[in-house]
Amino acid sequence: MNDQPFLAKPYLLTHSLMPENHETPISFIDTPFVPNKYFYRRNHFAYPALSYSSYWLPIGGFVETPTVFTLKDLLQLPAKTLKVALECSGNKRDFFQPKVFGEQWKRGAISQGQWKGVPLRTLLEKAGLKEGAVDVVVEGYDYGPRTDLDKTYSFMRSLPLEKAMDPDTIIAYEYNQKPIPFKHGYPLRLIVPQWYAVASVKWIKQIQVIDKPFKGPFQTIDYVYYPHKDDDRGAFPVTTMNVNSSIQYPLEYELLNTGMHVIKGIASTGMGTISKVEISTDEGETWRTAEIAANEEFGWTSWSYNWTVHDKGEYTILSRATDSYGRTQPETAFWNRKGYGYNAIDRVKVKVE
Ligand SMILES: Nc1nc2c(c(=O)[nH]1)N[C@H]1C(S)=C(S)[C@@H](COP(=O)(O)O)O[C@H]1N2
Ligand SMILES: [Mo]
Repeated sequence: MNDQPFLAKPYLLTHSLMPENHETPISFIDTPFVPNKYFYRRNHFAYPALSYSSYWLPIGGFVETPTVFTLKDLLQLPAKTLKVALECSGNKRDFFQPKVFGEQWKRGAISQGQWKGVPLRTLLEKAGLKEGAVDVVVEGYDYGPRTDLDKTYSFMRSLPLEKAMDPDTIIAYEYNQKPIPFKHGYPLRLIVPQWYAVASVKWIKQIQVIDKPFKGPFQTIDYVYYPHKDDDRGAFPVTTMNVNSSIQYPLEYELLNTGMHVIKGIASTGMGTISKVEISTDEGETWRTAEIAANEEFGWTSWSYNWTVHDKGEYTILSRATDSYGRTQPETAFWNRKGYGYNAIDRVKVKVE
């Protein structure tokens, strides 16, 4: 994999090449089905080497009948197609104050498209869950060292039984009507709607059902909210996505003419749907409602607002989304040591001249 750097895409914003971590400038995304070339990439390890010809998916552990599925088996089972937004829990980490360590993502560690696959539930039912099953552990083919522990780890995450059995949690084999692109998990990827994308394990190697909560480092060390800088009091795991919105137009520090401008963006949530998006151009003195496109169950909602500006000067444009559970973006994001779940009201500064 030494040639990885040469595969970097010039239109993605690169944070690191080994492993490959890129985001997409949020203004590039103007379709609900984001093409592969604009799909952010978030990896903990080098890309895995897979042998596609002998690919099979074993399900074992706390089940009645340990079962191995071939790709062909999976393709023959009833499939589900879902439009799902995947947001990295580190999205917007760059905006935390005080700053936190980790990839300094701006707004672009988010993407969405159409995923087709078989509900994980179908496979678990075929293998037969044993009474007392607690967690379903999904392992990817990628592995490597960690900076904080001296062993080598695979990328592995578990879902509690309830989320694993949710009929919308799928083992996907298609993205936007094509086989999943290699860097996004080919041939099989778990897709967990409504949870931060860390749960959506790429390059699935095997699935194990266990009778106690899984303690792997990607859910007990990382992907945990630590409210305090110097100790672990009050820690809790990263799961459901927060309500959030991002301004796509205008760009930060853009120069604009006087007249009418269509402020555009996206909003998303891990609970229910987006019920409103409000815009302010006077530092939150007054808020006006943006037009929102059809409500999305698992995808993001596009919104727009016609802004007529006569007076020259500097303006800050704010966007604030609220979901159907009544959750609203806060003025200040909940600070946590590893910088997850940033969702403060979005702000973009412009100058009208
Ligand atoms: N096998 C595997 N799955 C993974 C990861 C990984 O490093 N390895 N990263 C997770 C994280 S943190 C995110 S945000 C998404 C990124 O998916 P993408 O690279 O397709 O955008 O995949 C998740 N699934
Ligand atoms: Mo992530």
